[in-house]
Amino acid sequence: MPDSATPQPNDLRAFWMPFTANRHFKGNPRMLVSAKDMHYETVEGNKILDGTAGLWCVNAGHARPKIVQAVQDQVAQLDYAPAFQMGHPKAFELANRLVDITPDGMNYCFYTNSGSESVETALKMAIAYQRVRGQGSRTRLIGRERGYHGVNFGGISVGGIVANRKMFGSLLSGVDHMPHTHNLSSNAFSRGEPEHGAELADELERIALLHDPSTIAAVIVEPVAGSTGVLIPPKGYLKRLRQICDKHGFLLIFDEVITGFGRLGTPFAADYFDVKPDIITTAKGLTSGVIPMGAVFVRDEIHDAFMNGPEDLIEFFHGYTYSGNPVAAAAALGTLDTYHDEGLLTRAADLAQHWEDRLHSLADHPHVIDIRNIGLIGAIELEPIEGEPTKRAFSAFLKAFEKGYMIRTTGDIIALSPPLIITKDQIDELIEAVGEVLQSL
Ligand code: PXG
Repeated sequence: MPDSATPQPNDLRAFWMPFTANRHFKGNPRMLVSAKDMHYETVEGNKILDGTAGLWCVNAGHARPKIVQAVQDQVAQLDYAPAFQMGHPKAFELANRLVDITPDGMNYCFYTNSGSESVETALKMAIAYQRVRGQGSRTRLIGRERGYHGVNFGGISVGGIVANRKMFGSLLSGVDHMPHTHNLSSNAFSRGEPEHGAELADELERIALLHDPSTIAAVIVEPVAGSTGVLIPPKGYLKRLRQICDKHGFLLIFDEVITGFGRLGTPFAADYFDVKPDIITTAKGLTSGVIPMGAVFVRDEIHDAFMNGPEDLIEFFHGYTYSGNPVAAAAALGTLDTYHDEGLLTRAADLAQHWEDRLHSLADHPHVIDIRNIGLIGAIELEPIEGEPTKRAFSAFLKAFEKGYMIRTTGDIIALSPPLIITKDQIDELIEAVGEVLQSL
Protein backbone atom coordinates (compact mmCIF):
# COMPACT_ATOMS: atom_id res chain seq x y z
CA MET A 1 0.00 0.00 0.00
CA PRO A 2 1.30 3.46 -0.76
CA ASP A 3 1.65 5.90 2.08
CA SER A 4 0.69 9.50 1.47
CA ALA A 5 4.29 10.47 0.79
CA THR A 6 4.58 7.88 -2.00
CA PRO A 7 2.83 9.19 -5.09
CA GLN A 8 3.32 5.99 -7.09
CA PRO A 9 1.18 3.18 -5.67
CA ASN A 10 2.86 -0.20 -5.87
CA ASP A 11 -0.32 -2.24 -6.16
CA LEU A 12 -2.70 -1.36 -8.97
CA ARG A 13 -4.87 -4.44 -8.60
CA ALA A 14 -8.09 -3.39 -6.87
CA PHE A 15 -9.14 -0.56 -9.17
CA TRP A 16 -11.12 -2.02 -12.11
CA MET A 17 -10.54 0.86 -14.50
CA PRO A 18 -13.25 2.21 -16.83
CA PHE A 19 -12.92 1.98 -20.62
CA THR A 20 -9.31 0.86 -20.14
CA ALA A 21 -7.24 -2.10 -21.22
CA ASN A 22 -6.70 -2.94 -17.54
CA ARG A 23 -4.00 -5.57 -17.92
CA HIS A 24 -2.03 -3.51 -20.42
CA PHE A 25 -2.30 -0.38 -18.28
CA LYS A 26 -1.29 -2.13 -15.08
CA GLY A 27 1.78 -3.47 -16.86
CA ASN A 28 2.61 -0.03 -18.27
CA PRO A 29 0.96 2.58 -16.05
CA ARG A 30 0.56 6.17 -17.17
CA MET A 31 0.12 7.99 -13.88
CA LEU A 32 -0.70 11.68 -13.68
CA VAL A 33 0.00 13.43 -10.39
CA SER A 34 -0.54 17.13 -11.01
CA ALA A 35 -1.77 19.61 -13.58
CA LYS A 36 -1.57 23.34 -14.24
CA ASP A 37 -3.05 25.34 -17.13
CA MET A 38 -2.20 23.43 -20.36
CA HIS A 39 -0.04 20.70 -18.81
CA TYR A 40 -0.19 17.54 -16.80
CA GLU A 41 2.77 16.15 -14.93
CA THR A 42 3.43 12.42 -14.64
CA VAL A 43 4.71 10.60 -11.59
CA GLU A 44 8.10 10.46 -13.32
CA GLY A 45 8.08 14.26 -13.54
CA ASN A 46 7.38 14.53 -17.31
CA LYS A 47 5.28 17.44 -18.54
CA ILE A 48 2.44 16.44 -20.84
CA LEU A 49 0.72 19.01 -23.08
CA ASP A 50 -3.01 18.38 -22.79
CA GLY A 51 -4.30 18.00 -26.34
CA THR A 52 -7.69 16.65 -25.26
CA ALA A 53 -8.84 18.80 -22.30
CA GLY A 54 -8.68 15.62 -20.21
CA LEU A 55 -11.67 13.76 -21.64
CA TRP A 56 -13.10 16.75 -23.54
CA CYS A 57 -13.94 18.47 -20.27
CA VAL A 58 -11.17 20.73 -18.96
CA ASN A 59 -12.24 23.66 -21.14
CA ALA A 60 -10.83 26.33 -18.81
CA GLY A 61 -7.46 24.59 -18.40
CA HIS A 62 -6.12 23.01 -15.23
CA ALA A 63 -6.05 24.31 -11.66
CA ARG A 64 -7.51 27.68 -12.57
CA PRO A 65 -7.46 29.99 -9.52
CA LYS A 66 -11.14 31.01 -9.42
CA ILE A 67 -12.33 27.42 -9.65
CA VAL A 68 -9.86 26.19 -7.03
CA GLN A 69 -10.83 28.98 -4.66
CA ALA A 70 -14.56 28.47 -5.17
CA VAL A 71 -14.29 24.76 -4.37
CA GLN A 72 -12.07 25.29 -1.34
CA ASP A 73 -14.37 27.94 0.10
CA GLN A 74 -17.55 26.00 -0.56
CA VAL A 75 -16.43 22.69 0.92
CA ALA A 76 -15.60 24.49 4.15
CA GLN A 77 -18.86 26.47 4.24
CA LEU A 78 -21.61 24.07 3.11
CA ASP A 79 -20.41 20.67 2.01
CA TYR A 80 -23.75 19.07 1.24
CA ALA A 81 -27.41 20.01 1.25
CA PRO A 82 -30.22 17.54 0.52
CA ALA A 83 -31.28 17.89 -3.08
CA PHE A 84 -34.96 17.02 -2.64
CA GLN A 85 -37.40 19.44 -0.97
CA MET A 86 -34.42 21.59 0.19
CA GLY A 87 -32.20 24.10 -1.53
CA HIS A 88 -29.07 26.19 -1.19
CA PRO A 89 -28.33 29.54 -2.81
CA LYS A 90 -25.58 28.54 -5.23
CA ALA A 91 -27.70 26.00 -7.09
CA PHE A 92 -30.22 28.76 -7.86
CA GLU A 93 -27.58 31.36 -8.68
CA LEU A 94 -25.90 28.91 -11.04
CA ALA A 95 -29.14 27.96 -12.80
CA ASN A 96 -29.92 31.63 -13.42
CA ARG A 97 -26.45 32.29 -14.79
CA LEU A 98 -26.58 29.22 -16.99
CA VAL A 99 -29.92 30.04 -18.57
CA ASP A 100 -28.51 33.47 -19.41
CA ILE A 101 -26.13 31.77 -21.85
CA THR A 102 -28.45 29.08 -23.22
CA PRO A 103 -30.38 29.75 -26.45
CA ASP A 104 -33.44 32.02 -26.08
CA GLY A 105 -36.51 30.37 -24.66
CA MET A 106 -34.54 27.69 -22.73
CA ASN A 107 -34.88 29.10 -19.26
CA TYR A 108 -34.89 25.99 -17.08
CA CYS A 109 -32.04 23.85 -15.82
CA PHE A 110 -32.18 20.38 -14.21
CA TYR A 111 -28.99 19.16 -12.49
CA THR A 112 -27.31 15.78 -12.85
CA ASN A 113 -23.81 14.48 -12.11
CA SER A 114 -22.57 13.38 -15.52
CA GLY A 115 -23.29 13.33 -19.20
CA SER A 116 -24.81 9.86 -18.92
CA GLU A 117 -27.26 11.08 -16.30
CA SER A 118 -28.08 14.16 -18.34
CA VAL A 119 -29.03 11.88 -21.22
CA GLU A 120 -31.23 9.62 -19.07
CA THR A 121 -32.86 12.73 -17.63
CA ALA A 122 -33.55 14.21 -21.06
CA LEU A 123 -35.03 10.97 -22.42
CA LYS A 124 -37.29 10.59 -19.39
CA MET A 125 -38.33 14.23 -19.58
CA ALA A 126 -39.18 13.86 -23.26
CA ILE A 127 -41.41 10.83 -22.76
CA ALA A 128 -43.05 12.31 -19.65
CA TYR A 129 -43.59 15.64 -21.44
CA GLN A 130 -45.43 13.94 -24.27
CA ARG A 131 -47.65 12.29 -21.70
CA VAL A 132 -48.41 15.42 -19.68
CA ARG A 133 -49.37 17.24 -22.87
CA GLY A 134 -51.81 14.47 -23.73
CA GLN A 135 -49.66 12.60 -26.26
CA GLY A 136 -49.01 9.50 -24.18
CA SER A 137 -48.69 7.27 -27.24
CA ARG A 138 -45.40 8.98 -28.06
CA THR A 139 -42.91 6.74 -26.28
CA ARG A 140 -40.37 5.85 -28.97
CA LEU A 141 -36.90 7.37 -29.04
CA ILE A 142 -34.79 7.85 -32.15
CA GLY A 143 -30.99 8.01 -32.01
CA ARG A 144 -28.32 7.59 -34.63
CA GLU A 145 -25.72 5.04 -35.64
CA ARG A 146 -22.33 5.82 -34.09
CA GLY A 147 -23.97 8.14 -31.55
CA TYR A 148 -22.51 8.26 -28.03
CA HIS A 149 -24.88 9.23 -25.27
CA GLY A 150 -23.09 7.85 -22.23
CA VAL A 151 -23.22 4.38 -20.82
CA ASN A 152 -26.50 3.99 -18.97
CA PHE A 153 -29.30 1.90 -20.45
CA GLY A 154 -31.19 4.72 -22.13
CA GLY A 155 -28.00 6.20 -23.51
CA ILE A 156 -26.64 2.95 -24.95
CA SER A 157 -30.07 2.16 -26.38
CA VAL A 158 -30.31 5.38 -28.38
CA GLY A 159 -26.55 5.34 -28.93
CA GLY A 160 -24.93 3.57 -31.82
CA ILE A 161 -21.51 2.44 -30.67
CA VAL A 162 -21.65 -1.31 -31.18
CA ALA A 163 -19.05 -2.26 -28.58
CA ASN A 164 -20.96 -0.29 -25.95
CA ARG A 165 -24.21 -2.13 -26.72
CA LYS A 166 -23.47 -5.69 -27.66
CA MET A 167 -22.71 -7.10 -24.18
CA PHE A 168 -25.76 -5.70 -22.46
CA GLY A 169 -28.80 -7.59 -23.55
CA SER A 170 -31.84 -6.25 -25.29
CA LEU A 171 -31.62 -2.66 -24.00
CA LEU A 172 -34.64 -0.32 -24.13
CA SER A 173 -37.44 -1.31 -26.43
CA GLY A 174 -39.03 1.15 -28.83
CA VAL A 175 -35.80 2.67 -30.11
CA ASP A 176 -34.72 3.18 -33.71
CA HIS A 177 -31.65 4.74 -35.31
CA MET A 178 -30.95 7.08 -38.19
CA PRO A 179 -27.86 6.41 -40.32
CA HIS A 180 -24.60 8.10 -39.36
CA THR A 181 -23.21 10.80 -41.61
CA HIS A 182 -19.63 9.61 -42.10
CA ASN A 183 -18.78 9.45 -45.79
CA LEU A 184 -15.13 9.51 -46.71
CA SER A 185 -15.70 8.95 -50.41
CA SER A 186 -17.52 12.30 -50.75
CA ASN A 187 -16.27 14.31 -47.81
CA ALA A 188 -12.67 13.35 -46.97
CA PHE A 189 -10.45 16.29 -45.93
CA SER A 190 -13.42 18.65 -45.56
CA ARG A 191 -12.67 21.82 -43.66
CA GLY A 192 -15.54 22.47 -41.24
CA GLU A 193 -18.97 21.22 -42.24
CA PRO A 194 -18.83 18.73 -45.13
CA GLU A 195 -20.75 19.51 -48.32
CA HIS A 196 -22.50 16.18 -48.82
CA GLY A 197 -25.09 14.36 -46.77
CA ALA A 198 -27.86 16.76 -45.65
CA GLU A 199 -30.34 14.35 -47.26
CA LEU A 200 -29.43 11.72 -44.64
CA ALA A 201 -31.72 13.66 -42.31
CA ASP A 202 -34.62 12.53 -44.47
CA GLU A 203 -34.14 9.02 -43.09
CA LEU A 204 -35.99 10.38 -40.08
CA GLU A 205 -39.05 10.74 -42.33
CA ARG A 206 -38.75 7.09 -43.33
CA ILE A 207 -38.46 5.98 -39.70
CA ALA A 208 -41.40 8.22 -38.76
CA LEU A 209 -43.57 6.57 -41.39
CA LEU A 210 -42.46 3.09 -40.39
CA HIS A 211 -43.54 3.51 -36.76
CA ASP A 212 -46.14 6.24 -37.32
CA PRO A 213 -45.19 9.69 -36.04
CA SER A 214 -47.73 9.46 -33.22
CA THR A 215 -45.52 6.86 -31.49
CA ILE A 216 -42.32 8.94 -31.44
CA ALA A 217 -41.42 11.16 -28.48
CA ALA A 218 -37.97 12.49 -29.31
CA VAL A 219 -34.89 12.41 -31.48
CA ILE A 220 -31.46 12.65 -29.86
CA VAL A 221 -28.21 13.50 -31.66
CA GLU A 222 -24.83 14.93 -30.86
CA PRO A 223 -24.61 18.07 -33.03
CA VAL A 224 -20.99 17.02 -33.65
CA ALA A 225 -20.50 13.35 -32.84
CA GLY A 226 -17.39 13.29 -30.65
CA SER A 227 -16.65 9.97 -29.08
CA THR A 228 -17.09 7.93 -32.24
CA GLY A 229 -14.28 9.89 -33.84
CA VAL A 230 -15.51 13.40 -34.63
CA LEU A 231 -18.26 13.31 -37.26
CA ILE A 232 -19.18 16.83 -38.30
CA PRO A 233 -22.74 17.32 -39.56
CA PRO A 234 -23.06 17.94 -43.31
CA LYS A 235 -24.17 21.46 -44.26
CA GLY A 236 -27.92 21.84 -43.69
CA TYR A 237 -28.32 18.44 -41.99
CA LEU A 238 -29.28 19.69 -38.51
CA LYS A 239 -31.70 22.28 -39.89
CA ARG A 240 -33.42 19.51 -41.82
CA LEU A 241 -33.68 17.36 -38.70
CA ARG A 242 -35.29 20.30 -36.91
CA GLN A 243 -37.84 20.74 -39.69
CA ILE A 244 -38.82 17.09 -39.66
CA CYS A 245 -39.15 17.09 -35.86
CA ASP A 246 -41.38 20.16 -36.04
CA LYS A 247 -43.53 18.63 -38.73
CA HIS A 248 -44.23 15.51 -36.65
CA GLY A 249 -44.20 16.86 -33.09
CA PHE A 250 -40.95 15.14 -32.03
CA LEU A 251 -38.75 16.81 -29.44
CA LEU A 252 -35.21 17.39 -30.67
CA ILE A 253 -32.53 16.74 -28.05
CA PHE A 254 -29.01 18.01 -28.68
CA ASP A 255 -26.50 16.08 -26.62
CA GLU A 256 -23.97 18.84 -26.04
CA VAL A 257 -21.90 17.06 -23.40
CA ILE A 258 -18.85 17.68 -25.60
CA THR A 259 -19.92 20.67 -27.69
CA GLY A 260 -21.33 22.69 -24.78
CA PHE A 261 -19.36 25.51 -23.15
CA GLY A 262 -17.37 26.94 -25.99
CA ARG A 263 -15.90 23.98 -27.83
CA LEU A 264 -17.08 25.31 -31.22
CA GLY A 265 -16.45 28.99 -30.46
CA THR A 266 -20.03 29.64 -29.35
CA PRO A 267 -21.52 28.82 -25.94
CA PHE A 268 -23.43 25.88 -27.44
CA ALA A 269 -23.44 24.05 -30.78
CA ALA A 270 -27.09 25.13 -31.07
CA ASP A 271 -25.73 28.68 -31.46
CA TYR A 272 -23.06 27.64 -33.93
CA PHE A 273 -25.47 25.80 -36.23
CA ASP A 274 -28.34 28.23 -35.58
CA VAL A 275 -30.70 25.36 -34.80
CA LYS A 276 -32.84 25.43 -31.67
CA PRO A 277 -33.27 22.10 -29.95
CA ASP A 278 -35.98 21.51 -27.34
CA ILE A 279 -33.60 20.00 -24.79
CA ILE A 280 -29.81 20.35 -24.39
CA THR A 281 -27.80 17.89 -22.31
CA THR A 282 -24.48 19.01 -20.82
CA ALA A 283 -21.79 18.00 -18.31
CA LYS A 284 -17.97 18.10 -18.74
CA GLY A 285 -17.24 21.79 -19.47
CA LEU A 286 -19.93 22.89 -17.01
CA THR A 287 -17.35 22.57 -14.22
CA SER A 288 -14.32 22.29 -16.50
CA GLY A 289 -14.12 18.69 -15.27
CA VAL A 290 -13.22 19.70 -11.72
CA ILE A 291 -16.24 18.27 -9.88
CA PRO A 292 -18.73 15.90 -11.55
CA MET A 293 -21.82 17.81 -12.61
CA GLY A 294 -24.25 17.84 -15.51
CA ALA A 295 -27.20 20.00 -16.48
CA VAL A 296 -30.17 19.58 -18.79
CA PHE A 297 -31.68 22.73 -20.29
CA VAL A 298 -35.25 22.73 -21.53
CA ARG A 299 -37.52 25.04 -23.44
CA ASP A 300 -40.01 26.88 -21.29
CA GLU A 301 -43.04 25.01 -22.69
CA ILE A 302 -41.59 21.69 -21.57
CA HIS A 303 -41.02 22.86 -18.02
CA ASP A 304 -44.36 24.65 -17.89
CA ALA A 305 -46.27 21.59 -19.04
CA PHE A 306 -45.27 19.84 -15.81
CA MET A 307 -46.32 22.71 -13.54
CA ASN A 308 -49.89 21.54 -13.18
CA GLY A 309 -51.91 19.89 -10.44
CA PRO A 310 -51.80 20.63 -6.71
CA GLU A 311 -48.86 22.87 -5.80
CA ASP A 312 -47.72 20.72 -2.90
CA LEU A 313 -47.18 17.63 -5.04
CA ILE A 314 -43.94 16.69 -6.76
CA GLU A 315 -44.22 17.42 -10.48
CA PHE A 316 -41.42 15.25 -11.90
CA PHE A 317 -40.39 12.02 -10.17
CA HIS A 318 -36.73 12.17 -11.05
CA GLY A 319 -33.48 13.49 -9.55
CA TYR A 320 -30.22 12.46 -7.90
CA THR A 321 -28.81 12.69 -4.36
CA TYR A 322 -26.17 15.00 -5.77
CA SER A 323 -28.33 17.10 -8.13
CA GLY A 324 -27.01 20.64 -7.65
CA ASN A 325 -24.42 19.58 -5.06
CA PRO A 326 -23.03 22.70 -3.36
CA VAL A 327 -19.37 22.01 -4.12
CA ALA A 328 -20.17 21.16 -7.73
CA ALA A 329 -22.30 24.31 -8.03
CA ALA A 330 -19.44 26.38 -6.63
CA ALA A 331 -17.03 24.77 -9.12
CA ALA A 332 -19.43 25.61 -11.94
CA LEU A 333 -19.74 29.23 -10.79
CA GLY A 334 -15.94 29.53 -10.64
CA THR A 335 -15.81 28.00 -14.11
CA LEU A 336 -18.37 30.45 -15.52
CA ASP A 337 -16.39 33.33 -13.97
CA THR A 338 -13.24 32.06 -15.64
CA TYR A 339 -15.00 31.62 -18.99
CA HIS A 340 -16.39 35.13 -18.68
CA ASP A 341 -13.17 36.87 -17.58
CA GLU A 342 -11.13 35.27 -20.33
CA GLY A 343 -13.74 35.18 -23.10
CA LEU A 344 -13.34 31.42 -23.34
CA LEU A 345 -16.84 30.62 -24.61
CA THR A 346 -15.99 32.35 -27.88
CA ARG A 347 -12.21 31.99 -27.93
CA ALA A 348 -12.28 28.86 -30.11
CA ALA A 349 -13.76 31.03 -32.89
CA ASP A 350 -10.59 33.15 -32.89
CA LEU A 351 -8.35 30.09 -32.96
CA ALA A 352 -10.40 27.99 -35.38
CA GLN A 353 -8.71 29.11 -38.62
CA HIS A 354 -5.21 28.59 -37.27
CA TRP A 355 -6.25 25.23 -35.82
CA GLU A 356 -7.75 24.16 -39.16
CA ASP A 357 -4.69 25.22 -41.17
CA ARG A 358 -2.25 23.50 -38.84
CA LEU A 359 -4.30 20.28 -38.65
CA HIS A 360 -4.70 20.02 -42.41
CA SER A 361 -0.93 20.48 -42.82
CA LEU A 362 -0.75 16.82 -41.74
CA ALA A 363 -2.76 15.66 -44.77
CA ASP A 364 0.22 14.16 -46.60
CA HIS A 365 1.59 12.28 -43.59
CA PRO A 366 1.76 8.49 -43.70
CA HIS A 367 -1.48 6.49 -43.15
CA VAL A 368 -3.70 9.61 -43.01
CA ILE A 369 -6.99 9.00 -44.86
CA ASP A 370 -8.96 11.98 -43.54
CA ILE A 371 -8.61 15.13 -41.49
CA ARG A 372 -11.64 16.99 -40.21
CA ASN A 373 -12.12 19.98 -37.92
CA ILE A 374 -14.65 22.34 -36.42
CA GLY A 375 -14.18 24.92 -33.67
CA LEU A 376 -11.40 23.60 -31.46
CA ILE A 377 -12.00 19.97 -32.39
CA GLY A 378 -9.88 17.99 -34.81
CA ALA A 379 -9.66 14.43 -36.01
CA ILE A 380 -7.10 12.53 -38.01
CA GLU A 381 -8.34 9.24 -39.39
CA LEU A 382 -5.70 6.61 -40.11
CA GLU A 383 -5.75 3.64 -42.41
CA PRO A 384 -6.12 0.64 -40.06
CA ILE A 385 -3.42 -2.00 -40.05
CA GLU A 386 -4.84 -4.93 -42.00
CA GLY A 387 -6.51 -7.37 -39.59
CA GLU A 388 -5.59 -5.28 -36.55
CA PRO A 389 -8.08 -2.43 -36.24
CA THR A 390 -7.33 0.25 -33.60
CA LYS A 391 -3.70 -0.82 -33.27
CA ARG A 392 -2.18 1.95 -35.38
CA ALA A 393 -3.97 4.74 -33.53
CA PHE A 394 -3.31 3.22 -30.11
CA SER A 395 0.36 3.07 -30.93
CA ALA A 396 0.19 6.78 -31.90
CA PHE A 397 -1.39 7.49 -28.52
CA LEU A 398 1.40 5.67 -26.67
CA LYS A 399 4.14 7.35 -28.69
CA ALA A 400 2.61 10.79 -28.22
CA PHE A 401 2.37 10.27 -24.47
CA GLU A 402 5.99 9.19 -24.38
CA LYS A 403 6.93 12.44 -26.17
CA GLY A 404 4.90 14.55 -23.73
CA TYR A 405 1.57 14.98 -25.55
CA MET A 406 -1.90 13.79 -24.58
CA ILE A 407 -3.99 12.79 -27.57
CA ARG A 408 -7.10 10.60 -27.65
CA THR A 409 -7.89 7.77 -30.00
CA THR A 410 -11.03 5.89 -30.86
CA GLY A 411 -10.84 3.11 -33.38
CA ASP A 412 -8.14 4.32 -35.81
CA ILE A 413 -9.04 7.96 -35.35
CA ILE A 414 -6.97 10.47 -33.40
CA ALA A 415 -9.20 13.09 -31.75
CA LEU A 416 -7.87 16.42 -30.50
CA SER A 417 -9.78 18.93 -28.34
CA PRO A 418 -7.41 21.03 -26.25
CA PRO A 419 -8.42 23.33 -23.41
CA LEU A 420 -9.82 26.60 -24.77
CA ILE A 421 -6.87 28.52 -23.26
CA ILE A 422 -4.38 26.95 -25.69
CA THR A 423 -2.08 29.46 -27.44
CA LYS A 424 -1.25 29.47 -31.15
CA ASP A 425 2.31 28.43 -30.28
CA GLN A 426 1.00 25.49 -28.29
CA ILE A 427 -1.24 24.50 -31.23
CA ASP A 428 1.85 24.53 -33.46
CA GLU A 429 3.77 22.47 -30.93
CA LEU A 430 0.96 19.91 -30.56
CA ILE A 431 0.46 19.48 -34.30
CA GLU A 432 4.19 19.21 -34.91
CA ALA A 433 4.44 16.49 -32.28
CA VAL A 434 1.49 14.60 -33.79
CA GLY A 435 3.17 14.92 -37.20
CA GLU A 436 6.37 13.37 -35.84
CA VAL A 437 4.37 10.57 -34.27
CA LEU A 438 2.63 9.88 -37.59
CA GLN A 439 6.00 9.78 -39.37
CA SER A 440 7.24 7.21 -36.87
CA LEU A 441 4.29 4.79 -37.10
N1 PXG B 1 -22.96 12.34 -24.21
C1 PXG B 1 -21.92 12.66 -24.99
C2 PXG B 1 -22.14 13.35 -26.29
C3 PXG B 1 -20.62 12.37 -24.55
O1 PXG B 1 -19.58 12.67 -25.33
C4 PXG B 1 -21.59 11.43 -22.55
C5 PXG B 1 -22.83 11.75 -23.02
C6 PXG B 1 -21.47 10.76 -21.22
O2 PXG B 1 -20.88 11.58 -20.28
P1 PXG B 1 -20.28 10.96 -18.92
O3 PXG B 1 -20.03 12.19 -18.10
O4 PXG B 1 -21.34 10.10 -18.32
O5 PXG B 1 -19.05 10.21 -19.29
C7 PXG B 1 -20.45 11.75 -23.30
C8 PXG B 1 -19.10 11.38 -22.78
C9 PXG B 1 -13.87 10.13 -25.70
C10 PXG B 1 -14.75 10.21 -24.50
O6 PXG B 1 -12.70 9.94 -25.56
C11 PXG B 1 -16.00 10.78 -24.62
C12 PXG B 1 -16.84 10.82 -23.52
C13 PXG B 1 -16.43 10.33 -22.31
C14 PXG B 1 -15.18 9.76 -22.18
C15 PXG B 1 -14.32 9.70 -23.29
O7 PXG B 1 -14.32 10.33 -26.81
N2 PXG B 1 -18.06 11.38 -23.72
